[in-house]
Amino acid sequence: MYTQSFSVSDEPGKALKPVASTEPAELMARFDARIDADGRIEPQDWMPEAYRKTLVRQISQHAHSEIVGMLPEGNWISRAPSLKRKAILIAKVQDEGGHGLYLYSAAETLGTSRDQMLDALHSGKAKYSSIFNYPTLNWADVGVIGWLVDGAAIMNQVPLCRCSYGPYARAMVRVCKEESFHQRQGYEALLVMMKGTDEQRAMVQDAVNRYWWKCLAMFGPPDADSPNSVQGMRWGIKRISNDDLRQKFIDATVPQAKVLGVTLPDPDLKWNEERGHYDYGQIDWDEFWQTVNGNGPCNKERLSTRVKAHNDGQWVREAALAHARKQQQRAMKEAA
Ligand code: FAQ
Repeated sequence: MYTQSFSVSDEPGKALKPVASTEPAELMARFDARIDADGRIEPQDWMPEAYRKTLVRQISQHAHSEIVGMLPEGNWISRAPSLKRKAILIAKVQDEGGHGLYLYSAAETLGTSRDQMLDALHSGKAKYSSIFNYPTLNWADVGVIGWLVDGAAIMNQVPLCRCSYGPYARAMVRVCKEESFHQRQGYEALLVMMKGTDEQRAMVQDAVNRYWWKCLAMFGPPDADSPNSVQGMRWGIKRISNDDLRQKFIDATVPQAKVLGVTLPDPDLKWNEERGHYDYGQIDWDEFWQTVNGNGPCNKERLSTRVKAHNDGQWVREAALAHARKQQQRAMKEAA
């Protein structure tokens, strides 16, 4: 349904002029030239401080989203309706944990530490994707998260495979392949339910009704209210704007909803011949900001679960470090 070959401009932000900077002119000119040539910036390369900070912000938020994103679906592992669905769900949730680890590692190459990033998450200072602050009320929610949440994540992340920062771009290639599997398994689980009983079909429709608008908000505020977009596009971090990705997601999803046999809960959703896109209704941005700022239905629960998991895992980290120290000492003794 979504592919790695998603068409992305070869010339990120070329139309945008370099932003005025107080960084050393010669280094800045070399950096701008590399960005203009669609080259990659690697950890050992000089980069402006603002570029580094933007990447730490975006990559760490992304990593936090992956690991907090394990929680709504993780809640259903013990209640999956069959062994097959349980095995798929365990694999999926594990994949999300792996994505968090690649992303934390990519952010660490920018000089920030895992502890700093986790402190920011646990103290409520760091953001993570709004979508994971909503509850998963029935089994169909798990399918809808695969179909729509992973679907939206892929739409946003395929262009990031060509992000100007090498470690982030490379991490995204594998993440997107795994997210494609997640999206398909969710859609397939829903197709099976739609062929089942009236009650199962009603569960799917209920889940779609609750998740549709929240998924559209995942792409971030409208371009006009997105403070980070212009600079992110100029630097080739973001390749496609929030609104354009949202539109691509809607255009791709409407036909899938038809095949599935569900109604997307938007009376304004209509094909616009002139634009060649679907028109859609108003997203509730007040509700989005409430959730982003910590007041969504599950924010407190998600954070306290994460903090508890981190504290409970302290002994594992200590044991791993002690083992590594022992191995190092043994290797040094053997070498002596
Ligand atoms: N939720 O100026 P912009 C997944 C914040 S992974 C919360 O437009 P930007 C996998 C934004 O941070 C999903 N906050 O910002 C999975 C900024 O705040 P700041 C996560 C949001 O960075 C599936 C402020 O609003 N994906 O789902 C959201 O240019 C299933 C202004 O916004 C990524 O993180 C939001 N939805 O664009 C796991 C992808 N939207 O930092 C488990 C990488 C915006 O200035 C199960 N990230 N904000 O204080 C990105 O592409 C970008 O960071 C955007 C935001 C597009 C999210």
